[in-house]
Amino acid sequence: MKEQQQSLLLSSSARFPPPQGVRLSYGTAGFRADAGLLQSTVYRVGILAALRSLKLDSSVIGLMITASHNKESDNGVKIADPSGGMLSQHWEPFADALANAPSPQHLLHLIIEFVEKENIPLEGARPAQILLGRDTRPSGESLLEAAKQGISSILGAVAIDMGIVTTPQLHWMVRARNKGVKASELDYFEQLSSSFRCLMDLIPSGSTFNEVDYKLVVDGANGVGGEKLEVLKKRLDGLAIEVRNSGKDGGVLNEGVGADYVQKEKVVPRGFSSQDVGIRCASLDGDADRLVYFSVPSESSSKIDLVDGDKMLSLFAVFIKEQLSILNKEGHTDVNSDYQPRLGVIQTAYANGASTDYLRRLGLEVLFTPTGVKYLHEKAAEYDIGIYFEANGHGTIVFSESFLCWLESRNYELSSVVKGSEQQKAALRLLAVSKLINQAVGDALSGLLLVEAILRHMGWSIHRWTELYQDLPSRQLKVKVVDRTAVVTANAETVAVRPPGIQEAINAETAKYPQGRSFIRPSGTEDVIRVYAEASTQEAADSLANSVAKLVDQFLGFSSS
Ligand code: 16G
Ligand code: MG
Repeated sequence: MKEQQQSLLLSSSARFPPPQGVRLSYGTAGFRADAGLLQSTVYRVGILAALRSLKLDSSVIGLMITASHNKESDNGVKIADPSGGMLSQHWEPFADALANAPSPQHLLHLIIEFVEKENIPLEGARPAQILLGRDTRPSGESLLEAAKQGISSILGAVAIDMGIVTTPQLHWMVRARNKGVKASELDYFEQLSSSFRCLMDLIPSGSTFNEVDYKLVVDGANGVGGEKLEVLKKRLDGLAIEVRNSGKDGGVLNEGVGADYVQKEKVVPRGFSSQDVGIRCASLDGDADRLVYFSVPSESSSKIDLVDGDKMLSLFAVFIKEQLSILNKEGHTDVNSDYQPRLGVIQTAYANGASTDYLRRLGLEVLFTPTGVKYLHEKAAEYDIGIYFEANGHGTIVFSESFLCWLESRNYELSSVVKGSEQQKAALRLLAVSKLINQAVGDALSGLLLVEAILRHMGWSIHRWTELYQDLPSRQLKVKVVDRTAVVTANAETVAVRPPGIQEAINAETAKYPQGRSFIRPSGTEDVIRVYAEASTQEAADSLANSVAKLVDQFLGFSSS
């Protein structure tokens, strides 16, 4: 590394000393902490983003400043790789080491070592390009400045500020830029609204929809998603969206609002009340990469009927499967129709057992990965059509390039032989879904439009959708322990292989409950062990979760040490 580059790194990093006594970790989805602790981390992630771009032939890399559903005073930072997906796991240890380097000299040493090991071309031979985005958190502005400083401490690196955007918008823009297609926010809105229109135009004429079902009320979590939906909805015909908690009416980000709150607490968010009984409602999280639906069943309580990620997955799977079977119907044309696309469905252990049974009964291949989008997305990408969702509402549909090519040519053939046939419409619908749904990462806005188009296509109310299957009662708890890394899991987090004996004890408890299922895992975002239990009644699920939490405390809690 040349002298000039070394002294640039030393002088700029001296302006961003790391916080004392805190160890930061890249975690499941980037660094997250109290915003006041993050200046140095974000500056260093800026350096990492520039190096990543140089390593990958100057591809565009994304850097997003957000702490998603966490409280407003927190913030965070994560990297999007050139595909629009998450940072390669292979670089996470370097991210951890960078964030925790105690001094400018240590930092420089780490960078020199890494640059050599990875063979990264420095000294401005090629430019590095980084797209920057942030959510609505007040701390975002100064953290963005820190990111810019980090980026400009690598010679020849250029930062392009996209302003306040949702996390999925930034991932989408990174992906689009690297594909060489239009990548502005306007292009994003244009792609979503035109593919939505296309799906709406292809709705079968007999499909019926009640007056009340035309309306959708969305809780924007007082974050960036509500703001963007206000813009997007102006481009949509045939759908009346009312946005509440858009952040303009004085509400606080994620406080008593948002997808995480609604999914975990199962009560109405602020701004919703008994007056909304029967109306289709949805909730976004703070950076709009999660979405859940709900309805208020009765005027007398604040409880909701939750429609979670599992049910969105089921809705998407039913629709895609139906379109594939129409497309592959024997008949009209057999040119190029022998391709059997592989459809896969990916869940985590948090998926309600009833959803997995339902999907398997549909004849679908259901696979499990550990928690965290990076694992689900990677697995989904092994299929021609991979549909993945976490129960918490993060998910999307991933289409393989080869399947999309085949679909384009199939559509072309069908349009010349049997234009306007059901088969051709099925091809067009699948193509529209591939454009509407964000291929880079789960996206509450694009997911919401796909749900709306499919419900309209099926003629289903939110109640009809809820009744696809009945969720098994479940309970989630968290337990503080001395050291959460003492729990090691296997089989997509369903089995605890360490500490020795704990899984046998969990099995013995679980066996006492009809339809009982329970697992434990260390959280990737909080210093706790999470406990999940489900069983045939709510009382049984609660009791199983409590017993397993006690086991965790016995094996690992403060009283055991
Ligand atoms: C992060 C993950 C989310 C996961 C959650 C689990 C991404 C983009 N986000 O928010 O998918 O469900 O962590 O948190 O990957 P936990 O490990 O604390 O339970
Ligand atoms: Mg989020």
